[in-house]
Amino acid sequence: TGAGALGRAATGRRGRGALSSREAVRLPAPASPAPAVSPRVRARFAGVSPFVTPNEDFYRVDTALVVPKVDAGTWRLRIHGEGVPRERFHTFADLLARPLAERDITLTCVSNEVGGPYVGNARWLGVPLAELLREAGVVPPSRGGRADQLVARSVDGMTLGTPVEDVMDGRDALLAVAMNGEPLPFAHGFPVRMVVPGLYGYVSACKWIEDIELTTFDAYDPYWVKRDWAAKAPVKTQARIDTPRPFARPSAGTVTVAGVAWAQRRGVRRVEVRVDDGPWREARLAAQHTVDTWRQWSFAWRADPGDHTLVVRATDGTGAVQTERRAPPVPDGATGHHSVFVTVR
Ligand SMILES: Nc1nc2c(c(=O)[nH]1)N[C@H]1C(S)=C(S)[C@@H](COP(=O)(O)O)O[C@H]1N2
Ligand SMILES: [Mo]
Repeated sequence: TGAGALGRAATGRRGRGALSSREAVRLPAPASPAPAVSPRVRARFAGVSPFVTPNEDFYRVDTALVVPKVDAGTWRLRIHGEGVPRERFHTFADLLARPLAERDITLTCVSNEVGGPYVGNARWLGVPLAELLREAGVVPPSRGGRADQLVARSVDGMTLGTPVEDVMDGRDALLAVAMNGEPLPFAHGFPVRMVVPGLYGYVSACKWIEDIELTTFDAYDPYWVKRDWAAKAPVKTQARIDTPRPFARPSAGTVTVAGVAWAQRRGVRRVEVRVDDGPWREARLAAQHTVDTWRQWSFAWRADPGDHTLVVRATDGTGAVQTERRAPPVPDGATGHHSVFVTVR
């Protein structure tokens, strides 16, 4: 019956149930800790996104009408497909018993509009995914492997396709078990999710993962690719003004303009602000933590009374300036400059 199915989903198939299985998790110390976050990384101003996004404030994007509640005690991850000689299964306890890596990684949604809220930075703890794949016999395409797409499937039937090359190129692709020091919140994928620096969430960050299939981009289109989104989607360089808010009415004098900028895998080298039709002027940057995390910036604006438009742009670690060309989120991420209109009193 429907009630029976609901009961099963809420308590898990067997064992202590999802909620108590999460409470029972004892997170091991990371074998490879994240670098300490220098105080210079956290140049905080009133109204700016904190460097680490608290779990309760972290954006949530998924198709789940009801958040899946998975029992970690009965959960298994299957790895199989092309170039995997023998399929493998891992339990949650297996994963926790392995050497874990802790990494700070900024996650972004492809559906984020310029200046939008679907971006956050968290400290993830997890199993390096490349190691599990190598153990299963997976060879990346650059070394002759035939499978170029990793398809992750969740317990709720979502499919996400990630380039095998990206997961195995040395970046910190994780099967994450924890977020900011606690087991993954149910809404963010408990017990295990993927996180891959530099790729939008829909091509990398499978929550409630239970199956990894090695295949090719030719052979299979995952969920969003069937719905007009790009099969490959590296994160685009973006900068956002967090303060002042749109249509704010600050007093004349020095107004702090500040926000965050991100270009995962490349890092942020420069942020510039333009007021009305004036010149681009360099903002102050907080220290860069890693190329995979966003960077806070600020600009002391001597504001004269009247209506003004503030615009921001970032330059990534390769020297590429963020394009001003406006593009919508579909099919592979929005572009253009974030701007905020204010009236100085
Ligand atoms: N199972 C599942 N995983 C998913 C999704 C989903 O709909 N279902 N959405 C993806 C998208 S589009 C993004 S941007 C990230 C968002 O992760 P978050 O909700 O933890 O911020 O999860 C990804 N993983
Ligand atoms: Mo997304």
